[in-house]
Amino acid sequence: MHEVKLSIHKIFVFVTTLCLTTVFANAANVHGGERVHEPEKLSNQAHFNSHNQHNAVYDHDAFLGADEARKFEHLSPEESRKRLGKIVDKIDTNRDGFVSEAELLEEIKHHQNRYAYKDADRLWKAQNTNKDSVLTWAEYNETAYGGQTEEQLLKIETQDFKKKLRRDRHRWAMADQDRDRNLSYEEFAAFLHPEAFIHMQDVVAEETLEDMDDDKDGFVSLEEHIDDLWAREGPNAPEPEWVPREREYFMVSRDRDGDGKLNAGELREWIFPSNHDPAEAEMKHLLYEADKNKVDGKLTKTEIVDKFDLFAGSQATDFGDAIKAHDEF
Ligand SMILES: [Ca+2]
Ligand SMILES: [Ca+2]
Ligand SMILES: [Ca+2]
Ligand SMILES: [Ca+2]
Repeated sequence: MHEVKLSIHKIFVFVTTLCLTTVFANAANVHGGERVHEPEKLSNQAHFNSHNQHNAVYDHDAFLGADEARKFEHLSPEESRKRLGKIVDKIDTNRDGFVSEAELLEEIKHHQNRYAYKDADRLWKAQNTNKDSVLTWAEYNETAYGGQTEEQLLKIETQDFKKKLRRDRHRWAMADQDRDRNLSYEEFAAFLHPEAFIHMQDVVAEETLEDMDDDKDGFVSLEEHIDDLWAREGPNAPEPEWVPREREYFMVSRDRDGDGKLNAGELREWIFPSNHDPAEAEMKHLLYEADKNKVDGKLTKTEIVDKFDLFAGSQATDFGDAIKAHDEF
């Protein structure tokens, strides 16, 4: 099974030097290290510099992905427009001649979560053996479980195996959004990397809870939480300075209903702390900048190609700016 990549190692919590009051005000300041999933960045560069100057490279990376964006920087404006037009045709998935908010967001999210799609590409090719548009459980079973029958699978008693099989099945069901029992390519990416997809966050929270819940009562107690963050070296080992703060933080902030333990919902709030999604903000930014009539909430191909320097660079527009921006950011 493909474990959530961030849930494997126990690591020390990051401790800020801020006073507790400030820490309590901001859940992102103290957290359980690699259990916590922040949204992926859209670009290695900042969107605005410290003087509030706009950096177009950020938009190009967000809209095209960094690799494609770099290629545009070597194109003439004419070539850049032409290539951009072709990309717009692909983004317009329902072929109505407009790029809607949803289509634009999907494109940006695709680049944002490129690490997940890279994995999906590789494994899709290997596992979708009949090369059609869906992965069946039988196809997945071939590589994941050596094509064993249901009866054979049920006979394997080891706890690790049972856990892997149960998790795989649950993830499969949750990723299968159209409920046809098979996984499309998109659904498969969510199966492999649930942490990158909002509709899979509950699955990640449930799996994390199971990993942390030593006494198997369905909750994460304060001590289970501390044990997960700190490997105690013997019963009399002195607590690091951050541990009492972490206990207090658990009680004041993480345990929202005050019952002294975390349920899956409270755990989800902790491991997905950010209610700001850079992809959503970028979609609105691009739409605002390019949507001339500002009413219909969608873009025509002409609106995008006319504003090609917003969506993609070219030699003439911002190759020079990109170098300058690189120095500034
Ligand atoms: Ca197939
Ligand atoms: Ca499906
Ligand atoms: Ca427990
Ligand atoms: Ca609680």
